[in-house]
Amino acid sequence: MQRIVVALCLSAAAALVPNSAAARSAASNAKAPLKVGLRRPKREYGSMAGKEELCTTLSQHWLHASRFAATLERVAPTAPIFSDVCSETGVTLSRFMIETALANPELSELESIFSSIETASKTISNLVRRSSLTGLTGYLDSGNINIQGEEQKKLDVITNDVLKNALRYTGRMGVLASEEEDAPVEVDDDIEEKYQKEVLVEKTRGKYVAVFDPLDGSSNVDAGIPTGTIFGIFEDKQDECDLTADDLDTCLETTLQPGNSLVASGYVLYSSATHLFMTLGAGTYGFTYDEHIGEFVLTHPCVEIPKRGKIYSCNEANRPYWDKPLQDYFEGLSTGTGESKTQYTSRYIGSMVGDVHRTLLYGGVFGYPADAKNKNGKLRLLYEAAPMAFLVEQAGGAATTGRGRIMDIEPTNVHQRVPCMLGSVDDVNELLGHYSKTSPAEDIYQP
Ligand code: AFP
Repeated sequence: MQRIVVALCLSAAAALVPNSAAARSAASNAKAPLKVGLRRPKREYGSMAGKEELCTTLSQHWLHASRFAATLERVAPTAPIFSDVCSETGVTLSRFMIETALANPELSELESIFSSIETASKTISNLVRRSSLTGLTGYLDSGNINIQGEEQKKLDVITNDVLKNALRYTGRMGVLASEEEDAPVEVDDDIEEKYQKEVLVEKTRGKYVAVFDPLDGSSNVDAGIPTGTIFGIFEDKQDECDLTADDLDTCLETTLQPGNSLVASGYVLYSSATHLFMTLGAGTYGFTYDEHIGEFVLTHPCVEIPKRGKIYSCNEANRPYWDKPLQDYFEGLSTGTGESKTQYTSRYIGSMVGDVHRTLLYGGVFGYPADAKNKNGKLRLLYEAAPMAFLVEQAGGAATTGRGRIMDIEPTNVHQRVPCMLGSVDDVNELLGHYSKTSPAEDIYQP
């Protein structure tokens, strides 16, 4: 037991090596790779021995190279081994973020943002679990309709406030856009005085901008079906924007960044357990909430989605309205006449976080494609499709509209929808193969 725990800790330490800034620099050469001093896990550590190999098989991202580059460039001090802490508690999310910030000081602001997301998640988890007891089921009495034209559930509104306030009081967030808000949320004017004064002293606004869906799948929540929170964090590219004045559009623009600019993303799944899966741009890491100690503990270091799965997940009631490549693709999966010659099984929760979580762990394909009624699909690019695409890609999977990578789409609208198919690389490639046989002009989705 001791050996496994230590190995877990080491694995977590290794996880801290790369980060999104470095990932983006690898892609754009905009910044030099980060120097970090972390010890590589040794192979002889118990049942986690295979984990290092597992991580390094994620060849399509730069995790492997970066890790070894980091080892070569190693600088003192090396990361702690955590032997005291981990023997009792495992690696907690807070510890993970502290070490990340120590190793990568330019990411230090993320630590408090994650701390706020963590706190909000615990609160939301509690609210969801107890909603039948506390009268928080059902719709708002006022019959509020959100910006999407959807009736708002009590929990939609409350969870929005919980997350919004938690992020706002980090003192580090510039603009917040969520599914339940029809405008970015203004950060409290007094924030510099009340919180983090010294951190914000040289700034008029925070360094990051967050997008989130506080309670995705909320239409399911009263039936005890899994729901989740999705979040994405970008760097705030604007120096100035006054939310109280006429340049609201300018403020909005700062949230309009493609997935490939994400610094971090993640989801929290409220189900039989509460899981927080996240990426900082170098692998996907999963934490599980341990209610006994009140902490998220690293349970899924270096998540790797299987290259091919046996499950497809989508709203099949829309099948008659899909375009032909998609119909052919699903026909192949459901009859076992597709590339893998395996008959897939169908699983669909109708809560993206739950469906993505299963897809990450078991493989296969999940999506909400375009159909004749919803020509852009249903999922929102900014706070559903892009953050999930980032996570899935970082776990070795892929995410596409059928024609192009979700991560590359430049949003033009905060609440823009996009067809989204994601999951195992071979499954997604098979889908792309079907689309490549037809002209984009024939697609239902016309970006
Ligand atoms: P709600 O948040 O309104 O329940 O919508 C959930 C969701 O955005 C996403 O989580 C699901 O994948 C998708 O909608 C399900 O949509 P259908 O009910 O049309 O299948």
